[in-house]
Amino acid sequence: HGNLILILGDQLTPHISALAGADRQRDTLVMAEVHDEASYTNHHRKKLVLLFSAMRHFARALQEDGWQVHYHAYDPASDRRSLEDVIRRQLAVTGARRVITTECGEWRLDNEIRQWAQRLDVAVEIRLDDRFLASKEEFANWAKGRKQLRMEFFYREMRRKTGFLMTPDGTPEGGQWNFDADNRKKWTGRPPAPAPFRVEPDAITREVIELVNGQFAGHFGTTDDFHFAVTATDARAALAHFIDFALPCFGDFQDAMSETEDWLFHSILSPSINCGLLDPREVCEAAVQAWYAGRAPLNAVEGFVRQIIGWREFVRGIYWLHMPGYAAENRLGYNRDLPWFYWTGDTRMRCMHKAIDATRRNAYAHHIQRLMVTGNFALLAGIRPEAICDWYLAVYADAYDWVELPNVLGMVMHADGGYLGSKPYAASGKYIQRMSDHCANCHYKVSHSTEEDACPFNALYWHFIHRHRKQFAANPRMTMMYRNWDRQTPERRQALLGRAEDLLERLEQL
Ligand code: FAD
Ligand code: DLZ
Repeated sequence: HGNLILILGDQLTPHISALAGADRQRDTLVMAEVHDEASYTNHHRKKLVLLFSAMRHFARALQEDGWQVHYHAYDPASDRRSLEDVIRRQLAVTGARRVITTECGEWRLDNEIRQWAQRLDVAVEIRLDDRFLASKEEFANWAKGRKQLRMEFFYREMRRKTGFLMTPDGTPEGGQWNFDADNRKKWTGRPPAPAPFRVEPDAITREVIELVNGQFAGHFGTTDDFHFAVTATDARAALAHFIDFALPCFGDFQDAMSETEDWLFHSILSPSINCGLLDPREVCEAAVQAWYAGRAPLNAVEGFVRQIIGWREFVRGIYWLHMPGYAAENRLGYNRDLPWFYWTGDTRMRCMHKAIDATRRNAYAHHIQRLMVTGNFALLAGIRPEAICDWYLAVYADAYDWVELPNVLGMVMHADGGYLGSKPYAASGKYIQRMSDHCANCHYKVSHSTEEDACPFNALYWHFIHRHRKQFAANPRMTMMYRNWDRQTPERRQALLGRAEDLLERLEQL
């Protein structure tokens, strides 16, 4: 008998390790759209369309390449509701005695798969996912003995390891590791932002859109205007589009937000990278080549490469180092419910409305919206980490537990005690005003703090600073904030705290 080779929905990579040494004649590849994976969170409908359509295209390409593929298409009436059900059936059908797969990205499912040997009485071989630059073991070795982990130092290791933007004598190109100081410009419409790369849905995608709208009608978001790449070929075209049109300005406007442009100069490649259509090394290589060819400046290319070989690998390392305990962390002791407007966008706070509405339409919001708008608000309002994590896991096409959880629980909510980030990303309305044109169109006044029409971020920010004095006053990166707070008159401080308490009482109405 041949083996069963399981390929998960985010393993759509021809060189995935599970396929190494496989036999086209004897082995059966298994891919399955199943209820349990499609329903463990309120996945955005565009995320479901992306995964199901990309899986179907990938299975077809494998078949055309001579592989035997058992493809379980989503069927609400099927008695196979989980990947385990599908594997159990295929073991019986084929008589296979061994299941081979590549390690799964989410602790939840990884934990289940590791029980299959016993539960299904079969040999289960789990191979390393070599699409990541650093293995779990390599990251654990790097982290060993360090009290606090800093992305910047890990990133330098990855630069040395890959040779990206390194001179032959081992120094960073441009004489600096990091050019972030150049990357904080507000965008005022010039140069115009490029239209995002679009693929019109083909027959497979159109069928999946119908399926998702029929079977997942209660799920968040809309399938309208679905235009993500669903094949490796399309994803490569999207990469080329980004390099040509957006990368040159990626650095300058990385932190900008806009009333009119959803995508600005971002790559929108995370949905493709995370499900395996694009290899992260290939993406970085293309960006680096653009710099050598003089087609993009170093601050843009370095910043972009850092997000992928630095942040992306760093958060994955932390996830596997600390799961499953990490998911339960709540060091700031937060327990407020997520306001309902996170699901509707129905709030008078313009920046929140814009970020949530884009999320609903696109299954996408760029980094600074996730971090400094919807994330910042959840931090200031003291939302229960589990609730805000589940929201982020559901609403973005690129969301998987391994990357979402450290970003939300660690970076945004500071619920891990500052293990991932050295200082909380808390900010008042002033920051949002500096980086966007939202405030001019807002119901609330960003220049007011205590009045009825004052921007809620302002008083909530000072409330946050005040309520966490014990945790943060000794942090050198926060000293200035405490000095500013202490400089205010007692009356002013009372008024700010009073206003914040009032806002916290009626979050749903903001
Ligand atoms: P670009 O701005 O073009 O960046 C290029 C690439 O760098 C991205 O495609 C991505 O692969 C990588 N990258 C950038 N920042 C990060 C980061 N902090 N962590 C990991 N990779 C990064 N990213 C996800 O892929 N999935 C998530 O579920 C996710 N959840 C997030 C939640 C919060 C609260 C925050 C603050 C960030 C989250 N990110 C997540 C990181 C980042 O916001 C997205 O990767 C990015 O917005 C994707 O859009 P893009 O491809 O246009 O990115
Ligand atoms: C996210 C997702 C969804 C929505 N559906 C499926 C599916 O039907 N079949 C599948 O194999 N994978 C799916 N996935 C991805 C997994 O839930 C999981 O997030 C990743 O495999 C983790 O590595």
